[in-house]
Amino acid sequence: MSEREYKLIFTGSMGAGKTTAIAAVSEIAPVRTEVRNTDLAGHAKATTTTGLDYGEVTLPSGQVLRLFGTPGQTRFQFMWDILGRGALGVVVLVDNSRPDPLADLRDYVQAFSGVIGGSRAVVGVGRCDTHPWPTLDDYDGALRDIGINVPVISTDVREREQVITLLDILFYQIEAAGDVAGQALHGVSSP
Ligand SMILES: Nc1nc2c(ncn2[C@@H]2O[C@H](COP(=O)(O)OP(=O)(O)OP(=O)(O)O)[C@@H](O)[C@H]2O)c(=O)[nH]1
Ligand SMILES: [Mg+2]
Repeated sequence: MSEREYKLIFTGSMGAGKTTAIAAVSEIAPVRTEVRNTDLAGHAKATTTTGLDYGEVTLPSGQVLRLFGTPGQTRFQFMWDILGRGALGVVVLVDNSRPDPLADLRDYVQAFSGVIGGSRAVVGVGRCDTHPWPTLDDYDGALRDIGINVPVISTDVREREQVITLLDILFYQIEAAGDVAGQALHGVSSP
């Protein structure tokens, strides 16, 4: 029997911080597929992901947890299904400064609904300090409306500890969903 693969997905809109989050926690130099950003209407940053991000974290068992980041732009949507296959759960990142972050949330949660299965996800909302609306309660309500029951927290993906917190919450969600893999995941926060 082949060994179980431990794989998580980071998804969310352009500029939400998927590449940044994986770089913040990966123990290897992250694999990136960045190109110069020509979609300045989508986000004013210099580069954007066109294929995937990849990083690794060692689990307490010594096994490798693989972190895959999706491109945010919908023109690369064909990559989302490829990357989502076999994933245990999803970190959905949202940028609260975007024009309609609740619509972004719905789009990415629905795109990964097969992996999420109602609960195997965590939502990290960025830039809440400068953009306090919508509130975390608004996010909870939007998720309830589409039948998804997952935690929503405010996150700065530039801070490693905050990304580790997102992962820990996701591990609990995976465990609570009855997947024994969830137990194997806890403890990555130890140095
Ligand atoms: N000021 C501020 N900047 C942030 C915050 N969170 C993330 N950023 C910045 O936002 C940018 C996010 O860029 P990426 O990590 O490339 O975003 P991405 O989700 O990978 O984007 P695509 O690959 O284009 O879909 C980085 O420059 C981060 O430093 C925040 O809370 N405040
Ligand atoms: Mg990226």
